[in-house]
Amino acid sequence: MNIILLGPPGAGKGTQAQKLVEERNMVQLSTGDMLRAARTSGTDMGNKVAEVMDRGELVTDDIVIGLIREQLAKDDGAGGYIFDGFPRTLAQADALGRLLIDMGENLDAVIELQVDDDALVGRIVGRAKEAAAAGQPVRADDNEESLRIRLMAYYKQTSPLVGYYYAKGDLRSINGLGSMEEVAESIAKAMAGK
Ligand code: B4P
Repeated sequence: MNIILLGPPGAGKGTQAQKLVEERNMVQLSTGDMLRAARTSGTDMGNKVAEVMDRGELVTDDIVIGLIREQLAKDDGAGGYIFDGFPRTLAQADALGRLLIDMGENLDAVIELQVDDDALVGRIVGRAKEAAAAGQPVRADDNEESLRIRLMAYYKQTSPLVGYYYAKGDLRSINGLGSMEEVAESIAKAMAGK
């Protein structure tokens, strides 16, 4: 089964993707993680990626699609793929559709995690505080200013995907406001309904 986890920053896409990896042996493809790895490479591309991410904006489609294409060529995805934070634009959605066709794979469901802005701010600011208190590195985009820009990017560039996948009959919208376990249960139900 191949699924997309869609939702605003802090909706819990990464959190739920990790649960699915542990419980169902699926392969998580997180463009956020790939870009965080790219930014440490010290290359021109990595430096450009770092600047864009820290501002809270979206990295260009060609870079992100290139990273996904490379990763799909490496993983066999036997347990199915979880696209975590990808696609985030209509161009990325079109590219993913073509990649899946080339691989002879289907998209089974697009799971939208619905979380209101106040809860998102609380989670992201909370994550930054927890990391700082534990002496761990704080993500450079986990602050209120970057988050405001990340939310704007979501509503402007990513939310049109809700209508795009609804029209295809793939969209399953769930409440992302419960506990991590409650959200996981809703995702399991949405996947079972496929
Ligand atoms: P991502 O790494 O994808 O991260 P995210 O959207 O900020 O968060 P996510 O929804 O995964 O939330 P998480 O589970 O971590 O993107 C970061 C940046 O990378 C983007 O801003 C952009 O610049 C770039 N990027 C990535 N993909 C791109 C693409 N395709 N195109 C262009 N640019 C791209 O959860 C957040 C917090 O909430 C955690 O502290 C967690 O513990 C907590 N939490 C989770 N679920 C909870 C729950 N149910 N209850 C309470 N807390 C919860």
